Amino acid sequence: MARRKQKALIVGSNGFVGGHLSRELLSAGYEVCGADRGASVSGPGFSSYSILDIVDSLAVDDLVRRERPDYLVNLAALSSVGASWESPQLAMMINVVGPTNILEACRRHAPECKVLLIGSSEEYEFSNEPLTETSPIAGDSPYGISKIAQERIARLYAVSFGCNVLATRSFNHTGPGQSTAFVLPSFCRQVASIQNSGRAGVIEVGNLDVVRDFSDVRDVVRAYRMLLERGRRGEVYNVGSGEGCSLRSLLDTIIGFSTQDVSVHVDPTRFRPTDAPKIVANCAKIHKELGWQPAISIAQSLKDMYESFL
Ligand code: A2R
Repeated sequence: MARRKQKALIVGSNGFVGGHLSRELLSAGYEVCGADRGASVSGPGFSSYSILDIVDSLAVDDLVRRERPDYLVNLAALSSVGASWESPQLAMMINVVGPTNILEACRRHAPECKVLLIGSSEEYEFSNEPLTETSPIAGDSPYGISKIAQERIARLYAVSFGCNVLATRSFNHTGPGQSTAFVLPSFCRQVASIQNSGRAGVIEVGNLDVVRDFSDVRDVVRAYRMLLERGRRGEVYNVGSGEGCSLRSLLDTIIGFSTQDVSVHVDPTRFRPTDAPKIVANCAKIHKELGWQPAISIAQSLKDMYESFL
């Protein structure tokens, strides 16, 4: 008799990472169910799709009771640091109350379900050294604080209720399909539109001196699949490239794709209230435990994104 496919529920399935994770899990042979607050996006091949607000505890309870998934990944979030400064209350509602609702629903209806929650490098205290999972935590934005709270709740559910939950601290990731509200797609779109215009042009940027650790989203979702399959209960894993790049050097790479003259205008109103000069991961834990390594260079990722705007 054919073995039943393992069922994975992706909450926040319509977002940037959701599309890539759906493809990753489907091609690895999972049955995939989607849930998000918007109408279903075409394409992914979900076995079911539910419109869901994760802040609504009854709706989350009902979904998990109906689906009883083997795996659940929560990608639903107020996902931008900038937006969390505009609306800290919303960041707490979606990023803290939402995952609490998910864990509570799993505890009641799917106690064997393995749950992966997505945290962030924004949880760490600023440091010029590569950050390991034992580096100090601070949370210098509403977004960072919301992700620290999510992780603490995950640990509580793992320790106190025996839930099979683990969390990432994901560093910056980018790639085709990311909103131009984020920095690298914004650069790519602006440079591509100068290229499309056939004339020289100016691009508007914020603080180019910050150094960040960027991975391609396709590598990141592979890490998420491997964490679902082999990550350890109650643990936290950095997911990043381990390499720091200044936004200036990444912008230079993108400008190099264009044959037009591109000038850069630095707009101080685009600077954030707090911005760590450098955030770089040490990913020895996930390399050692899962054998995960990034495979797509940031230059390739930028090229794919730039070409998607031509
Ligand atoms: O904001 P929308 O309407 O685009 O919908 C987003 C959805 N979402 C929600 N779904 C259900 N209930 C909610 N209360 C709720 N609030 C937001 O989650 C969107 O479709 C999805 C998140 O997708 P993105 O904003 O594109 O985030 P991304 O880059 O896929 O990040 C996935 C995870 C998040 O935990 C981030 O904080 C982390 O990776 O970096």
